[in-house]
Amino acid sequence: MRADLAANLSELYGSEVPAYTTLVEACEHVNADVLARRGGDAERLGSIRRVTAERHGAIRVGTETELAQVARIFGACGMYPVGFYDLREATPPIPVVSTAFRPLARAELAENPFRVFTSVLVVDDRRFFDERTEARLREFLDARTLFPAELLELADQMESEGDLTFERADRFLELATASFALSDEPVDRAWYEHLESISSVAADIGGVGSTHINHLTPRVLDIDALYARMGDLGIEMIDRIQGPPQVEPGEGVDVLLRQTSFRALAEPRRFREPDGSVVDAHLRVRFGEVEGRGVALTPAGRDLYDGRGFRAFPRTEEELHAQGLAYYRRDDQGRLQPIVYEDFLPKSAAGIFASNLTSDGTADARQRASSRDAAWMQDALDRTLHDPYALYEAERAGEVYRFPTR
Ligand code: OOG
Ligand code: NI
Repeated sequence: MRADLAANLSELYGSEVPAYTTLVEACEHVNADVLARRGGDAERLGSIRRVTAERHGAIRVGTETELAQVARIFGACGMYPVGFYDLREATPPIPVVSTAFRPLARAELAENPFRVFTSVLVVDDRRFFDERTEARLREFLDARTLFPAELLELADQMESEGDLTFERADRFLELATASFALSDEPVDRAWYEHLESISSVAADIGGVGSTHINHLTPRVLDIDALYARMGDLGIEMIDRIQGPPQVEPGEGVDVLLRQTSFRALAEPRRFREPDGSVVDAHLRVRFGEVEGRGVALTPAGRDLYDGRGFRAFPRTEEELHAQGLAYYRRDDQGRLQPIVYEDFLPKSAAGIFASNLTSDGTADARQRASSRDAAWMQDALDRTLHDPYALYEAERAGEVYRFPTR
């Protein structure tokens, strides 16, 4: 189900954003080169089968109710919420908090690692929205339906009753994919522009009546080579690769996550003017992104990375392991096997958001922040929010991760 959903969404996004197809092809090219160059070593952080199919998506919703519905849809595909990210702390601040839906078990990740970074708008944060805007946002968001009841019922039947037939699966996939397509419903220009003056992301969420894939990201084995290749193909990338710096094989170890993107493209959208007329226009909201993944860091490794940066890191896997900075397992021959980082980086996410905003928006730091944390997220999701470190720790220890119940 998860592999099919990822493939369907990939086909949909490719039809909507043709540059995405160029990006996927460039990734396949680079991955084939790396495989030819490095042989079996190229697959230490995931088989070529896994990496070729690997995608992450990003979606944005407006309310706790919508978030809980998303959790049911992804739950039916074996994707569970992991981690809490507060993008309001980013520069510039973005009025959302986020989690990522993904498979938990190594075998499931190996089968298909599809993950979706999911953000929910914080409508009651006064640094962004005044009282009147909050009220209008709530009214607008409460009146819309992102996911048809039939889709949610199918999701529940498949997840909790394990009741999956080909017919149900096909219908589920059809409805789920359609829910994430860009709608051609006219957008209320005055309302959209009001939100956009505060935050482009708020406008993308609360200014339109439906949700959509914001971007879909393939994984590449050499992101520096990919970056150069996209430039050669005439696709303008953002000015840098987010995350740790480049390492040459033998001169250091790839850790965490490296990402880069191409700028949002102008897509045709229809607007409804204040006088009721509908006009064709363009919006630049959706973009293309690519990622390279390295070994997962322990909390100590992460503190070192966040505090002193990558330069402070030892250069070999043996040292990373011995100093307890990164997660490794030993295979039957006693060799170290890296545990790949399966999550996101708030700083890079912020960089990706920021590089694709039309403006920094307006946030007034003197106003009241509203409280959002992992506990809030778990309540909103109405299911367990998993701690990424608990998952990596269980895998290192060779234990079966015990799914915490609430
Ligand atoms: C999500 C941005 C974060 C990533 O890869 O870090 C993200 C968004 O733009 O909605 O996707
Ligand atoms: Ni992304």
